[in-house]
Amino acid sequence: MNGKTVFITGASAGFGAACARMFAAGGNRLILTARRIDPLQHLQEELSPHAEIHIIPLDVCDREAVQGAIESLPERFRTIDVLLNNAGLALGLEPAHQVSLDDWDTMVDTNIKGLMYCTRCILPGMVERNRGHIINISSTAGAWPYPGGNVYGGTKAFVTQFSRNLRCDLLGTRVRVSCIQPGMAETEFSKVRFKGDEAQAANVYRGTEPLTAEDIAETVRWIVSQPPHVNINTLELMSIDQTWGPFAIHREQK
Ligand code: NDP
Ligand code: 8X3
Repeated sequence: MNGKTVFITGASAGFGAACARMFAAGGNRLILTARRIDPLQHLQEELSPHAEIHIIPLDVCDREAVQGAIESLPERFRTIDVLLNNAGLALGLEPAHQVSLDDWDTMVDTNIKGLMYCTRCILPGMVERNRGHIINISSTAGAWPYPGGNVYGGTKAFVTQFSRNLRCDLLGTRVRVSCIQPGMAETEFSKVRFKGDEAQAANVYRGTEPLTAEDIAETVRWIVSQPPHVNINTLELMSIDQTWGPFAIHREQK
């Protein structure tokens, strides 16, 4: 796996930054995008000795900005081989009847619509060249319900099913689509979910050995490294310290 042009959304932190390091070490050419430019610039400085890096400040919710960014890529970065649809977030853990509707909007706009925009803009080139790989970051939350997962889990279920439906549309091409469903991983994710409350965020991982961003990067590396005729459809992974719970049952107190 080298010499590929890789477009990563949400490269300023967590899984996206770890994947950028992994792809750079493999000798690939990277387009790194996120809203925050400072971390992207630091990553560019860190990785430039090993790989060609192009950074773009980009909010994936902004459809025109996504289109514009992709249309105005420098010539050397135009032939995208791998799209890592990673940008995303959870906001809040309140039950559905108490949650902020703005938070629901933001999750839908980012996790669903942002991923749609990037896919729709980059996919035609892949189909035309008859090669490419889209890797979508879903979540265990898209497969398994939990209290407070309401819209976040719904957006990730969209990502999983959208990935499968893309495969149907792409049958007969050599464009691959893979979907990764990680469980609890320690990144900035919980800090974002709990709006900067570091103690609440740290509590999520307390006493456990969660997945790391590097574990996800290694999973992405493995998926991309498969022979071209092998398509990894869906891959779910969890920390050894996480598993499913029993059904919850409400009982009247008599
Ligand atoms: P982080 O919060 O560490 O990173 C999220 C990244 O997404 C940041 O780079 C952030 O960049 C970017 N991002 C958020 N909103 C936007 C936006 N509107 N436009 C562009 N970029 C955006 O979290 P993770 O690395 O953990 O999360 C990455 C993905 O993995 C997400 O889709 C998340 O849902 C998913 N996931 C996370 C798990 C976990 O437990 N950590 C488990 C399963 C899935 P910036 O703020 O600079 O825009
Ligand atoms: C992130 C994992 O369990 O916090 O997608 O929803 S979880």
